[in-house]
Amino acid sequence: MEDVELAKLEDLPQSYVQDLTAHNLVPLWPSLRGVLPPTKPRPLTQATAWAYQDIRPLLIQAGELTPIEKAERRVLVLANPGHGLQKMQASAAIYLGMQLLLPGELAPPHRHTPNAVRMIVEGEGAYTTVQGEKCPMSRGDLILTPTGLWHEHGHDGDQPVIWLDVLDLPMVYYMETSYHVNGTQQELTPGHGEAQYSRAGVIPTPFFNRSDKAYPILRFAWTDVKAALINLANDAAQVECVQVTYINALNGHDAENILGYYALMLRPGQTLRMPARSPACVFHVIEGQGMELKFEDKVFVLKDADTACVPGYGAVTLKNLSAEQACFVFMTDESPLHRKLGVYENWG
Ligand code: GTQ
Repeated sequence: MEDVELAKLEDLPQSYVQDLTAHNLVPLWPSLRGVLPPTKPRPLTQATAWAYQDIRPLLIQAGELTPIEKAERRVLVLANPGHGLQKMQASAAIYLGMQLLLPGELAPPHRHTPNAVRMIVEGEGAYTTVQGEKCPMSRGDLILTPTGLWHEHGHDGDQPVIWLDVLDLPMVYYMETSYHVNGTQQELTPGHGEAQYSRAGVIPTPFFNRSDKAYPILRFAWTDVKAALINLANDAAQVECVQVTYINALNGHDAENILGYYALMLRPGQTLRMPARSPACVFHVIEGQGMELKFEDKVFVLKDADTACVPGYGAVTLKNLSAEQACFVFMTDESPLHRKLGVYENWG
């Protein structure tokens, strides 16, 4: 059945509307179709791409303009114009930023309620210390800073280091639960989760030596993740979507509570159609000769270190533009959040 057109605010006497306002009351019917649109949501999130070659010089300039002491985190935010740039959102729940750390700089210790991860884009010698564990940064590594864990970034190398920050900040801020606490420089504690949980099929035995940390692995080395993708592609030739999920090795759940993190390998020349699902999704090229991303009537070509964001409820088609080399892509989406809230949908 077609929706009937509902009465507008202007259809009511002005004095009546003023009386409502005076009592903090609002009539639903003029806004009903806005908050419950017919057949599918109307996302503010627009399919948007950011080229690394545009971001990099501006980020290096930020390094000259603003000292780390005056920035704490020297970040240019990848803002979706559909939400308004000042909202600093890539999607309803996803925040993206490119962060620059120069040799010798320290981004001071703090912890906060939003969950974060860092996907390293460029440079060697920097590290994030997360709750006492020093996590070195190299291209393609994923470092977790889950909710509430102390973290600081340092740099012992001699070239700029740049990484992509992904946070669930828009969601946590919307819930009025976002805040931070500053700390003092962390004491390093022995042990590396990625070493203790280095094989997917075997983990430290409970009660004897299993870590009591809620987040056992804080750093996923790109060399390991890439090897897992190549093994999957070789062993499962019939598998179309060569994708792995970053998980919590203790319980098999997503690595963090709100956003999901994945790595995808497109075989040489492969075209992959991804189903229309409710969560918005982010794509970031780790390694390859270029990838085409199609979303509805938009087409983007993403090169190394480029990033794109698409809203939910639409199909995405990815195409590896190289016939000789694989293309490796880091992805983030809102699936864990949608599943927990019970609004997750896959429309195929
Ligand atoms: O590195 O801790 O892009 O706290 C935004 C907020 C990075 C960080 C961001 C943060 C950080």
